[in-house]
Amino acid sequence: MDFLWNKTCKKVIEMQEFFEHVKKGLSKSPKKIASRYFYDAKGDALFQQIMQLEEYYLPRCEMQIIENKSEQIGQDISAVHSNLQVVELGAGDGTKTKHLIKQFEPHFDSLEYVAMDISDNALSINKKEISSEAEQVKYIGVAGNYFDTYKSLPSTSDGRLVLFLGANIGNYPTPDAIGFFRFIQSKLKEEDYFLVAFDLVKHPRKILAAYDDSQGITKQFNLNLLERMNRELGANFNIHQFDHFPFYDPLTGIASSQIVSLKKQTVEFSDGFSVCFDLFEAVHTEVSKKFFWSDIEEIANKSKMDIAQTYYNANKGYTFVLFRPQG
Ligand code: AVI
Repeated sequence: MDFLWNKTCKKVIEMQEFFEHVKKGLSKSPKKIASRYFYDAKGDALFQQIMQLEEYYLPRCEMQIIENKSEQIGQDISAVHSNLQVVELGAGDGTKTKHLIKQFEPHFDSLEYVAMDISDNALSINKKEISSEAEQVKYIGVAGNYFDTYKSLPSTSDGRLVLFLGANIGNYPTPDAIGFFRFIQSKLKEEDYFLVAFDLVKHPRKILAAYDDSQGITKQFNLNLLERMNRELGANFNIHQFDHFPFYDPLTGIASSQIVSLKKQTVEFSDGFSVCFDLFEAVHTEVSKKFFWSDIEEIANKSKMDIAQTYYNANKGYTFVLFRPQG
């Protein structure tokens, strides 16, 4: 009963926060809604489909590094620590990380894996995946926003490796990425590590195709934001009167997604809030930054981190960078 009540309260608070965000974002010029709101149940399912797309190359690059470099990463870290706590931020369902953890296992006397994710559902799959692959690893799942949950992470006398994979860092505008790195840096001990996956700049057409796939799954993913507002906030968006418009700027390395209104129209929400769209007015919904090396160095410098090691996929378009706090 308590569990159900807590779950319902959590859902109501999340919906209130979503509504506040939407009201603020759609009253701005230009209009803007943050990409974290893509991920309701339908958005999660569409993202899983995106991950299978030929054009969306990122998961294959990440898997190449996990398969071919985890051994090396484990070895590099075990030169400093024999007992390790691995904390994964935005851990997801663990289907990729289980391979990394499995290859780490022989290198440490003891290994603990702490999975942090906003989704209870993802965490329950994560636990099964990791436990089936690495039985000796002590498993802890923590549900919640990792800015909050990380603050309450129990301290450990073991070495700590924080993982932030999936190129998720690309969804932060650069000042926020620096702020996020500073936050992690402030929580790390001198001998701890932070391993981050970066999608590097590459041919602009390849990047654009990854966010404008031929089957239109990314379009559905983006427009699901409007459907979510209809479902949760009682809005009356007609999604056929909006289009998905991604573009990539090779000067900045930023792939950016927009939702464009195909007519002048007014959309109403159940509480009386309404918003007018001009013909071809756009709502900004996502940044997916592709990194130059200088960007990574800038983030490291500004957050007082050193780059300890780098691991690449086969075509060197994707990298895991191992950071340590500056002494
Ligand atoms: C989660 N994130 C790294 C994805 C990306 O590539 O920015 C989200 C995504 N958006 C559209 N396609 C995939």
